[in-house]
Amino acid sequence: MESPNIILVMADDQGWGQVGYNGHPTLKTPHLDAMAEAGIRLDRFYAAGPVCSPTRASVLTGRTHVRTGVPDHGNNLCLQEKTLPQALQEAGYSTALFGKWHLNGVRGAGVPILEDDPNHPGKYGFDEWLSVTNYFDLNPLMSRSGAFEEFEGDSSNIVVAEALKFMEREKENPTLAVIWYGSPHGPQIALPEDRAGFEDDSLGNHLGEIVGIDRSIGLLRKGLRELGIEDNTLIWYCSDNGGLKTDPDACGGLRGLKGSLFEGGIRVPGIIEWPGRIKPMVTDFPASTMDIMPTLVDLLDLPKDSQLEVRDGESLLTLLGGGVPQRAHPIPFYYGSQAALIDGDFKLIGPKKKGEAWRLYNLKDDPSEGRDLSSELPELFSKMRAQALATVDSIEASAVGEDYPEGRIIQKTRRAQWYQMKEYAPYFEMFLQRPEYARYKERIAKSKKSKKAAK
Ligand SMILES: [Ca+2]
Repeated sequence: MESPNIILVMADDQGWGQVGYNGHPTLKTPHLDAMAEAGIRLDRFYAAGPVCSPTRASVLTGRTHVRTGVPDHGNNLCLQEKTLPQALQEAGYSTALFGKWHLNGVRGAGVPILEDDPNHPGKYGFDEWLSVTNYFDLNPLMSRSGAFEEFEGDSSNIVVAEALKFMEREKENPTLAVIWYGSPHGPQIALPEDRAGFEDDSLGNHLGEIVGIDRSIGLLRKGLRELGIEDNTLIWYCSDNGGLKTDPDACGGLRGLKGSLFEGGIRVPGIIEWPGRIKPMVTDFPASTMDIMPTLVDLLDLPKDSQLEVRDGESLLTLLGGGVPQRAHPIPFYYGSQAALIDGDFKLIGPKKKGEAWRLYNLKDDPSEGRDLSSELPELFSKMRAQALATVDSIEASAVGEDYPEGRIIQKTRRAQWYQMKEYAPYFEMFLQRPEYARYKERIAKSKKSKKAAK
């Protein structure tokens, strides 16, 4: 098999209901709908975390995020992890990231990543990167492997155009292009033509950003055809967490929002397209962002030690071949004070502490998680609760570094706001000239004052 190009695309805060094919009442996504029709449409695809950085960490490692040093948004991915881009580099791939990073431990509105950032994307296996620390919007200021570069236009278009240029430039090699959009995360400022047709302003800007994503998906698919590489390119599309309350239809009637382990917080649109290899299919097989790396390791027959133990994701190669795989283990979730396990149609959800109330739902009969079956199905409930508690223990052992050869975490964890970091101080004045950072004026002034006082 000729090694396929791989494109991993992720929206930022697009809920499960925010695609045309899941029946959104006003939003139209013709390009995502076409992609879903041409590929495998995963109707039960899960983000590993209910917020940003956690899910990103799971994509790059195939593990639950808490194991990797990323319990929450804004934490840095532990440098001792083994990543997907590193494994693909070893296999001869050219690798690049376009868009949001948010795995370097820097919080606040996205700023260009610095060349000497100890956790820039290059440290995790990306040959090149055009990126920002966090969310970004229209006319962004980005960092090309450390050099600042200004762009004009919709941010989703920009990152797709850059990914296509990279694939064209690197056409002698198989490529991994990771495209992580800044949309439809706040600030929500859509192009006028994208928000036209929505009556409400804030909803129009929010949904308009998804219209922008959808257009860029059209550009991506067209670009691959023009390069003549569409048959040998696998695109895996998803969102990093569930929907926001800005849009009452964001989660398509599922319970909960971004930040929750109920379905609305973690179930997201999921599509795999690979015209030369996979046949169209709609499936409710439960899969997650943790499965991306194991699937690709399996597909490309990469060395088994490309991935760190303990693993959470599983290979979906059978699914790519049109079959229905069996999961060896339930899908684990762990965020904040909540933990959950998904095993086929059943989901156990509860607080992580022993002795407190866990609940059991049948997602097939009760997709909005309203009817607790713990007393009706006591055996299944006890079995899943024991599994959940054992998983929590295992995740907590990983979180202190037990999976690494060193048995501990070497680099001090970072979770900082850029306006409090001395590395960014030389850029504060320049940032304040730009509309996307205007709201940081007071915070920058305050942090300067406290630094002076400390001297
Ligand atoms: Ca997000």
